Amino acid sequence: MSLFAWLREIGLRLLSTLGLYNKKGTVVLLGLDNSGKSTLLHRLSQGQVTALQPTERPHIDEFQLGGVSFKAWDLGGHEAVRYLWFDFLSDSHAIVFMVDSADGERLEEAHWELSEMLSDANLDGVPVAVLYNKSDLPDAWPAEKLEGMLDLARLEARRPIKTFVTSVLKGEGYPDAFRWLGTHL
Ligand SMILES: Nc1nc2c(ncn2[C@@H]2O[C@H](COP(=O)(O)OP(=O)(O)O)[C@@H](O)[C@H]2O)c(=O)[nH]1
Ligand SMILES: [Mg+2]
Repeated sequence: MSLFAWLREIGLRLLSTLGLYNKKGTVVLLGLDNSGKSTLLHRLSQGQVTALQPTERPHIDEFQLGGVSFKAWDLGGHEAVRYLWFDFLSDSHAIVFMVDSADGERLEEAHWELSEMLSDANLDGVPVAVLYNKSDLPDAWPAEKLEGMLDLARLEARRPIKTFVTSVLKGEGYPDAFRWLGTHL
């Protein structure tokens, strides 16, 4: 098998694993910085996890797999560039919102960013997978507690929304989230 055919084979296998084979659309990964977005994108694009340097902000991580493009964007702290991500979101078909479930101190900020974003009527109907990431850490909050903190029940009326406990580090949980999003693409 040529290198190209081999890479294509790997890409197709990954797409099927994620339930995104033959799907088209843009999946946007959002969340506060340090929640694991770049690590997840890197894992999807390279099939492995490496320690990453914090990126300059604003910064867009992006890659394409079959008919699906993935883009990541850090929310929070940058009021001045807010208009940029509203623009950025306008062509998204699915949203992955990542939360560092071990960072209790920033949950309120994560909640604020999530509600603020989803108050935009342009995003009505766009499916949102909320990833409770870093579940491998001993001080990760349990899902029920995070659920209440993020007030997800209130956001459910205007879109399909579902939560997933994940550890990008261990490779757990996120394939389910993509499979679920794939059913809406
Ligand atoms: N323990 C643990 N650490 C993670 C996990 N996912 C990401 N990290 C670490 O969290 C830090 C921030 O990740 P990064 O992907 O840069 O977050 P981003 O700012 O949202 O892009 C990095 O040191 C990652 O190695 C996870 O599931 N478990
Ligand atoms: Mg990043």
